[in-house]
Amino acid sequence: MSYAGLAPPGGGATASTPSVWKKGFKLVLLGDASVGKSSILLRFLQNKFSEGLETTVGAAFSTKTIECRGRQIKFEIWDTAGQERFRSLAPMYYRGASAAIVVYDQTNPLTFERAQEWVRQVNSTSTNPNIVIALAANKADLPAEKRQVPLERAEIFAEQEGLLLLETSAMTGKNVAALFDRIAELLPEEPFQPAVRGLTVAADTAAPQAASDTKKRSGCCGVG
Ligand SMILES: Nc1nc2c(ncn2[C@@H]2O[C@H](COP(=O)(O)OP(=O)(O)OP(=O)(O)O)[C@@H](O)[C@H]2O)c(=O)[nH]1
Ligand SMILES: [Mg+2]
Repeated sequence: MSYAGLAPPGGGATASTPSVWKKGFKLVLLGDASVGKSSILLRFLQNKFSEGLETTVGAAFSTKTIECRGRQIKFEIWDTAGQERFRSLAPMYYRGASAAIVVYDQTNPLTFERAQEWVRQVNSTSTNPNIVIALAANKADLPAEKRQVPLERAEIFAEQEGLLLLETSAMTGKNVAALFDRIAELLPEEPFQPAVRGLTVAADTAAPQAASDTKKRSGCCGVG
């Protein structure tokens, strides 16, 4: 087994503490413009919500490490731009990813259609056959009469495609931590390594807009 690319946790293991290795897993956020991808990420990274987030241009990179079942999972997150003009860039970010969160806005049926397209596209073109895909039905805080995509539709689609499905609200924080915890639970022991060198070069070398590495609360997965 190779430990290339793995880093020991702060302080390292001692004779009395089990050896725990931090492993980096690439995760990509996909979905139409304004569905709340960056807001979900901000909630996850800093437990904050901001009405005034600017639309994402290209993609933004950040990291956060969580602990899950004795493992330290470092999410290496690409928050992609949902605007049409950036759509062709998305494969650079999801190719070789270990996980994808596809977000839609429950008040906008077009974004659900687009989310289904993203899921099919990722499933058919990802180089990782075991990619974990989660569908986030966002803006769950909005009143029922505004919601135009019945959750049952999303449940049927998630069942068909083998997706993790969670109703989220970046505004209230509902299920945001749970979303990442559940993904962490489903990740394999080892991060995905693209077989062909160069597949992730574009994403790995793109200039990050933002970066942070925040240690999460020490609790574990199993929320929600
Ligand atoms: N009510 C409500 N509004 C939200 C929620 N999440 C995001 N928003 C709002 O939706 C708008 C778009 O949010 P963003 O996070 O910028 O959306 P995005 O998907 O990153 O958009 P792009 O970067 O353009 O692709 C903003 O006005 C947010 O305040 C949510 O859970 N509930
Ligand atoms: Mg954004």
